[in-house]
Amino acid sequence: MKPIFITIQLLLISFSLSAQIGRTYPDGHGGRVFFPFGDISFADEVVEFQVGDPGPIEGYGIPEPILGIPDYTGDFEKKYTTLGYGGSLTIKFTDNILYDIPGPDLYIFEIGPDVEPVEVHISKNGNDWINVGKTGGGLSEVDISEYVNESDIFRYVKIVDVKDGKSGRWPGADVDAIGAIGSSINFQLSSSVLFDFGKATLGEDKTELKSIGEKVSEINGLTVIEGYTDNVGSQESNIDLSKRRAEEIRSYLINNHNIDEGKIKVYAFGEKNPVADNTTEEGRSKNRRVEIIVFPNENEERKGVVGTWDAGKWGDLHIYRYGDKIAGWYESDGGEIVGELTDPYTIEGKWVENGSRKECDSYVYDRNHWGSLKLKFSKDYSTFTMFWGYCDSPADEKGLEGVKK
Ligand SMILES: [Ca+2]
Ligand SMILES: [Ca+2]
Ligand SMILES: [Ca+2]
Repeated sequence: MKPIFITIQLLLISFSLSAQIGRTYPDGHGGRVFFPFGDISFADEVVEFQVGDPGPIEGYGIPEPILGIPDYTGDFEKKYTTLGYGGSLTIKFTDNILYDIPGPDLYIFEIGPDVEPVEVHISKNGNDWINVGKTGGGLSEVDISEYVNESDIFRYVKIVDVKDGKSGRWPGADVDAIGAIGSSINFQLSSSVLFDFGKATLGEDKTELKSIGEKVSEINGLTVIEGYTDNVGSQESNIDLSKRRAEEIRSYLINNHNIDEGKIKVYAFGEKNPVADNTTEEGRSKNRRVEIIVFPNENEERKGVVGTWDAGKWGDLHIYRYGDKIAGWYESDGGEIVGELTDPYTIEGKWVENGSRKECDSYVYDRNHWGSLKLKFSKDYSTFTMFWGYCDSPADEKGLEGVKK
């Protein structure tokens, strides 16, 4: 019998290296929050929405505005979701996952003068839930550490309004976005691309797998490979097939990308946790997949330039670091910095503001007020000197000095 070859495009969901760069995002209350994995850290899909009773006025009780990066800037923009009194909303991460890192792991971007509390639940599969506490009282971040095990992977978050405020046009919590601070990249690969039908031997075309292998080796942390199938066939045979396929990918990564054997874990889920409807061929094809999650290397040195500096007329400058990538913001007008460490004492990158004396022809983070930036730190990091320029011109203008707080 002739073997059946199926080619379906790789499901590599909106991954690009630039989106991986860490950035700070407005917290809705005058500050900013650092997300090491940048834009991919935020919710990707709405799974379920039960608007509360009473609900909000027309146009606000819809779930989609909660997806993606926090984007609410003004009073009447429909860029947030009002839960309504007792309402609940479940989202899923698809190109990233949530896990426990030191400090807060999850951030709920609630808007408005009063932070209306929500109860937060997380889940690995969308069925079994762990209550990880409440936001509120000015606190919008959640630390999941006391509820989970190390490197547990979560893909679902459910928020439930705790019935604090019944009145008004927007009863219940108003949420702009949900983001995983403790986040990592999730690659989703279609088995049809990697394997011949029903087989666990890698096919000829390894182009995409190779490019993922390069990224995995670049991140150089713990790698988890999860095998999944559709629901055709017995549960045992599906577990077995998903296991053999995940192990084949594991061998490929070890043999071709020098990934340390001890740093790869394999899990076989068979037909569990479907991502699509198993009653259609299209859905079954999406469910036949391998997911690869790479955790950042925790032992990485992240000190030095990290902290808060008194930066004169800029106000306090907060600097964060993920690997050699740098992000920060300053309190005077919420301007951002983004860049990288070019040596242990030098940050080179850009500043971005809402307003400055000059407009550039191009945009950085949707703004045309930006320029080049260089910060040179003293050997003990107690001070820095800033150099800057407008737009594309070099950072050769000497600017303010910073003193570590
Ligand atoms: Ca995401
Ligand atoms: Ca934590
Ligand atoms: Ca939003």
